[in-house]
Amino acid sequence: METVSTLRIAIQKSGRLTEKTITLLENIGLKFDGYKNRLLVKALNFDVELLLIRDDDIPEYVQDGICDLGVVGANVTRENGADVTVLRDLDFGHCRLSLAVPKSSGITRVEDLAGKRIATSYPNLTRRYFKDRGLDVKPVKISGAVEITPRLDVADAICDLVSTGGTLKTNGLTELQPILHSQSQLVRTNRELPAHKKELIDKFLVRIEGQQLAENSRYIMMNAPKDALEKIVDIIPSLNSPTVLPLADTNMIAVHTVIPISKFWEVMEELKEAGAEGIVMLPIQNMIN
Ligand code: PRT
Ligand code: ZN
Repeated sequence: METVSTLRIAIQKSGRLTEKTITLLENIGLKFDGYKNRLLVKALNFDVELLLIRDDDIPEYVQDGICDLGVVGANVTRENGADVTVLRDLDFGHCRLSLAVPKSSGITRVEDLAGKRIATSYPNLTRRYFKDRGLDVKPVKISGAVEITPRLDVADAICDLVSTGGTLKTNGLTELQPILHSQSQLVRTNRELPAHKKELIDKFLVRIEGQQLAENSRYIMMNAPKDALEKIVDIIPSLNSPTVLPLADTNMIAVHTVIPISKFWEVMEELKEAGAEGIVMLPIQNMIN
């Protein structure tokens, strides 16, 4: 039997994750010549192809080995229960699966939902959440516009994805409790793969790691009096030693380093106090540690 040797990645055909997934793949060096309205797209520079399908189908395609990798929300994979391995959180498509009730219902606790009808596209996750708490509810499976079901008296509460909370608010609903925090993930089939596919996957993982590290880091440069160097080195939360360069003014030096973006403001204020001036922050395209 002929075996397909091209590494196949399942991605969402058209939706919230599509553009960010393509951007991620391009950022790790894959090149595509257009993907809109196509089912199968071959990369121009790697032995890789994308299968563009509905996100709900991705976990099963990867489980069954039709695709080797997939990019899909944790919410979909968890609801589906597919046998796949999560290789990496991808830090986009963040949302939460939450229980919500009509404001007018007076319900304030999860326990008050016992015996109630809960409209959701996630009946498995919903049922399990209540079962784990010893409560029985009636999930009503709805595939779209879950938020209007309480008004139609189809359900007493809903369990739906929330990101900004705007949809709940518009529909007179209050968020009661998140039951799952989700983001996009790279998932891999548990089927045995040939060595060349494994190597390619490892290579992409290193690149994704570098990409994520770069996104969460900033290159900073500053000038400072020579005698402030020790203090400055103490403040910089970097694993690597900073670069120190001489300046035309021999009493001054320039210090360059990479810091986590989360520390930028805190560090900048301390550096200023230590005598640093002209602090410049630059984004980083990519990093290999
Ligand atoms: O056609 P296909 O089946 O592929 O797409 P889909 O319509 O099922 O999915 P899509 O494109 O809407 O979402 C894809 C994935 O994006 C989801 O599976 C989540 O992992 C992720 N994601 C992140 C979200 C949201 N945020 C989100 N806010 N998916 C859906 N929503 C919806 C939610 O269902 C609700 O209707 O947005 C509304 C709430 O948003 P806020 O901002 O008003 O709270
Ligand atoms: Zn879907």
